[in-house]
Amino acid sequence: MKLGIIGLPNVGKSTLFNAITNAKAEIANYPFCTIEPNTGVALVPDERLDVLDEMYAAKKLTRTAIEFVDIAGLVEGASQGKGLGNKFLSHVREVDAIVHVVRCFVDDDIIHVNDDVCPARDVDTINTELILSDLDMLERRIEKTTKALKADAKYQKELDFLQKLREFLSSGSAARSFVCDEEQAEFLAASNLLSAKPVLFVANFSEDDFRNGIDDNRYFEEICLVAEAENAIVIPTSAKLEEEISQLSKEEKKFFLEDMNLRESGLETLIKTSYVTLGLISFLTAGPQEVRAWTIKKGTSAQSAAGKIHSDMEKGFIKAEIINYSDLIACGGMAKAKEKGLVRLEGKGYVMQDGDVVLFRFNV
Ligand SMILES: Nc1nc2c(ncn2[C@@H]2O[C@H](COP(=O)(O)OP(=O)(O)O)[C@@H](O)[C@H]2O)c(=O)[nH]1
Ligand SMILES: [Mg+2]
Repeated sequence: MKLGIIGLPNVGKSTLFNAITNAKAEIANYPFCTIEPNTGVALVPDERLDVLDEMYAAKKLTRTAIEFVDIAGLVEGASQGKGLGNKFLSHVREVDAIVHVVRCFVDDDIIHVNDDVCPARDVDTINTELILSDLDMLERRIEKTTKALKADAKYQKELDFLQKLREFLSSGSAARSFVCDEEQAEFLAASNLLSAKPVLFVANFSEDDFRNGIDDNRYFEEICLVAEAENAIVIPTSAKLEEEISQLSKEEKKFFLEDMNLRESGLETLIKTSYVTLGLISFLTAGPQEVRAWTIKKGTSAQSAAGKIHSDMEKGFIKAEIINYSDLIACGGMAKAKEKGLVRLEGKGYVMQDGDVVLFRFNV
């Protein structure tokens, strides 16, 4: 699972990426600094693991992770090959979801490709390029499907869908907002259109604005309106501040966040929200050897979930012993939970829930 960080040049993408992954993407006040995409791995924060770790006095704690790709800035005309146009777009095509960074900080020393700070216009610039690129692709697909239809009538539905979608995109809307029936949803999923990918917005504020609170900030209001229209979430942050926080020790960080009246850093919120945007959940395994989180797609069955741990567990699946984390904690431990009959035996078709603490029974 990969998230691509996109946005105009100089909006703070690489700064955010560095904060997320603590990696060293090149940062400079230069629009095309990040030419090759940088990929980094971020651990998914999950306090439940820390609690379980303590409960079991486990030898090892293993978090789960997601991948972030720092994609170089898109510019107007990218779909026509401007800037590093097509290259950028092909990087976007490879990710599962998009983190769209929008500049909400004013700094005359840092070039803004569109001259001034204006979140709505900037988002529109990027969206337009994604949509234009999608329209190009749709055009080619419509041509192909029209030919295929001559040989086989089964392509009629697909062609109708593609034409409807073309009309929709031509009006400036992103494919993700297209209202689909089940069959159309399958066509759409297979299309791999850029504007169909799930998106979340990161509003990047100056350190001062962020510290002082951005509730009345006009840029924040502006980006929230844009996001609302796309049914997307906005995460306010200050990439620069996050980068500083990411270099602190655990204790320093806690102190720092308390000082700012924050429960967690914007980054932690971002990683967690990204996880949800990707449609991912975690199940947990816990014992004295290891406490661990495992990533699965929402809707995964117990048997497939077992396969995440080991293919033998999936093949030889018998039952899953499951208790949800919150029930386990409410009971104060596994022994009490069993006594109360709260540990359930579930079969292979059980749909896993976020926070399920699981022990798989299997045959080899
Ligand atoms: N004043 C200010 N500068 C920032 C902020 N975030 C990033 N920058 C600066 O903007 C420039 C471009 O940042 P970078 O992360 O490389 O942008 P990218 O082109 O989107 O990857 C760098 O000089 C950063 O230090 C911010 O929140 N406030
Ligand atoms: Mg960059």
